Formats: sequence, structure tokens, C-alpha cells
Amino acid sequence: MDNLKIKKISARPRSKISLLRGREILDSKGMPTVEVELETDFGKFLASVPSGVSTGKYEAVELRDEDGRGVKKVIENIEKIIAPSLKQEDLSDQKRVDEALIQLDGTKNKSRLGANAVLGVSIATARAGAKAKKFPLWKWISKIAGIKPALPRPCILLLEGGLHGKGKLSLQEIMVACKTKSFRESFDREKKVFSALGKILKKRYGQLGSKQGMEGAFIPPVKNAKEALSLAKEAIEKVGFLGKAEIIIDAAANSFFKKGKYHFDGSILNSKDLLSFYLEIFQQYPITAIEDPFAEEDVKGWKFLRSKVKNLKLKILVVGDDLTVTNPERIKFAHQRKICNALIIKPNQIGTISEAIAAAKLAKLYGWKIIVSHRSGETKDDFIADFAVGIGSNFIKAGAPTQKERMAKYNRLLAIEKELVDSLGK
Ligand code: 2PG
Ligand code: MG
Repeated sequence: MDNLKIKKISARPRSKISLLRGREILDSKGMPTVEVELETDFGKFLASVPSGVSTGKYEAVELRDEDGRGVKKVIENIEKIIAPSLKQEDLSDQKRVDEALIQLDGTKNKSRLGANAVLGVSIATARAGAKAKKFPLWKWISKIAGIKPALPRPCILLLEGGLHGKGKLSLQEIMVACKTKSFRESFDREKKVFSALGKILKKRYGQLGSKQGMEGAFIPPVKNAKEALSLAKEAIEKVGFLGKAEIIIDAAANSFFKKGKYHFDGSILNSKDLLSFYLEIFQQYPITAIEDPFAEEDVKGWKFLRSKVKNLKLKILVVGDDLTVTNPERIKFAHQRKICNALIIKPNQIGTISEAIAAAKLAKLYGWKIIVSHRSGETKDDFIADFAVGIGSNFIKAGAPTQKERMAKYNRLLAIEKELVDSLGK
């Protein structure tokens, strides 16, 4: 009898789910989100899901309860629908698990189960799969993706505006990116720029100068983009990195596009006016990338910019985020119209890790650069750090080096880099 029991236990495949549940936690904005707990007989794996404020129309659906906040329905979907269906799945077969999740949802935009339910399970599965195969997570992701891993360059957030800053500044993000031979060195340089900016702002605006936005960056009472960009440039200059540090912008233009016009820094502009403004600031500041320069429906605006950038031989990345939403169909759409040469990858815009990988691979096929990104509502989950390395992303943006939920991602990348350096030294 005892023998039989032992046989039965040891015959059980190791990489299956013994328990899958969800619980409500709060994100960095104080909004409920879901944390998934996946138990196996070789460990327990957690994953939590972020949430954006400036979103694209084609993003997968983030399911909420009737009050528009709660995630009770999401938890119910995880425990009552997903858990029983995944019982027999092998957690080290990420593709199959993700495929099962997609089938189970059965909609084009994850509106039945919710992309937040699906992503939590998909990430927890990746963690379990990595453990089962005895790989660090980044290496496991690179194996699943069939991509050579690489450390991304950090893009630290300096100044916030738009929906994140709630001031007069229309641009949502002004970031700094330094190119050095290591992640740590780039990060250290960018942090120096951030601190220098902090000092400049305090001197200029007093207490108001140290106020922070949703992602931990500064939200000083500037009147417009040029004032904000000049402050960023001044901070770069102050620490001696002019010529060595680049400025990256996320305009998040969807958020200031109303009835065909751009309500930008107190003026009402059409696409051509906004384009002229961009060309002007490309001349005046060391800008090398601009994300969502136009609204997702203003394809003409995007086209003007891409062709100008080409004709003038400007070294500018035109980055799709709300436009492309980590969705292969939208990426194809942008490629056919030749409107981007880079994109943002955010796993929660699409729902599963396999689909996010497919989006990254398609972008690579087109020769685009990749920026893996956090969301404005974040948790302590550092998955995107491993993910960025696993898919060989060119950049990562995870906010300012201040809040814990942002630092979790940067710290994880610093640890991965050390792990890689140590293993090369052996
Ligand atoms: C963005 C993101 C992250 P949100 O637009 O790139 O900074 O913002 O998560 O609000 O969409
Ligand atoms: Mg964006």
C-alpha cells in the first residue's frame, strides 16, 4: 500500500499546477490590481499586473468590476475558469499554456477573462517554467523566444507631464539615456543627471520643484515643452554629459488630441504645426527618440514625421506605443504605412508572454528598435527586467530612480548584469 502511494506521488509530473489563485493588491496609484499565486510541488510563484493611464484604443481589455475599480471578477476568472482548465498543462510549455489562455478567453482583445487575469497567470507560468528547467528567468525567456539575450539601455525618467503630471506640460515624459559599456554605468550617469535636475529645480522653484509625478519624476510648474527640455539639457550639461547623454520623449499624443486638433501647451495645433514644433526641438535639444508623437488615428501626422526624419537624415527613433500596443496586427499596420522605426513592448497591452514575444520578434524582423516598458500604475513585480533581457531589448523605461516599484526593475537589471559578468569571469 505504502509502495503504491509512493509510486503515485513520484509519477506525478513535476511541472503542473497544484493551486492557482488570485488576490487583490493595490498598485502604485492606490488602484486595486491582481496578484496571482501559482503553487506547484516544486515551489510557489507570484506575479502581479500593472495598469496604464494613457492607453491605446487597441490595447487588450483590463477587466474591472462594475464600480470601475475592483478586480473581484478577475480573481473569479482566474480561480473558477482558468485554474480548472490549466490543471493538466505542463508549465514548462509556455506556448501551450498561453495558447490555452487565448483559446479559453476566445475574444480578440481578452475581454472575456481580462488581460489582467491572463497576464498574471502567464507571468507566473514563466516563473514556474524557469524554475522547472533550472534557468534564471531571463535565460528561460530567451530560450522560449529563440532570441539571444542582451542587457537593454536604461532610460530614466526626468520630467513628467500630460496625464501623469497634471500640470501645464503636454509632453508626458522627458527621459535621459546614456550609452556606455554597461547597464550600471549608464544607470549611474543617468542618476547623476536626475540628481542635478533635482537641485536645479529646487533652486528655481523652491518646494514646488521637488514635487513628483506618477512615475516618480519631477513635475515642476513649467509653462511648456521648451522650458522643460531646457531644464533637462541644463542638468545634462551640469554633470558634463552634453554630447554623451540623449533625451527621449514620450509625447503620448492621444492624450492631447481632441476632434482632430492637438491641444498642446495651451495652443491648438494641427498635425503640420506639431510636426514643425518637433523639427524645431530636434534641432535645439539632443533628442534621439520620440514616442507617440501623433495620435493613433492621425496616420498622416506619423507619415509626415517619418518622411521628414528620413529626408533630413535625422537620427531619430519614431516609436509606437499607443499606436502599436504590442499587437502584431497593429505592428504590421504601422510597418505597411512606414510610420515607425521602433516600438514599446508592454506585456499587459496584449495579455500573454508568448504574444508579447511574437510582437517583439516581428518588430525585430522589420529592423525596429525595441523599448520594453513599465506602466504608470506599477507593482513590485520585476518581470519586465528579465523579459527585456530575454528578448534582447535595446532599451527599458521604468520611470524615475525613486519609487520602490520602479527601482525593483532597475535593481533586477543590475543583478542580472552582475550575474552575467560573474559567469563570464568563471
Ligand atoms: C507610456 C506609459 C508608461 P501609461 O505611455 O509609455 O510610461 O504610461 O502606463 O500611463 O500608459
Ligand atoms: Mg507611451
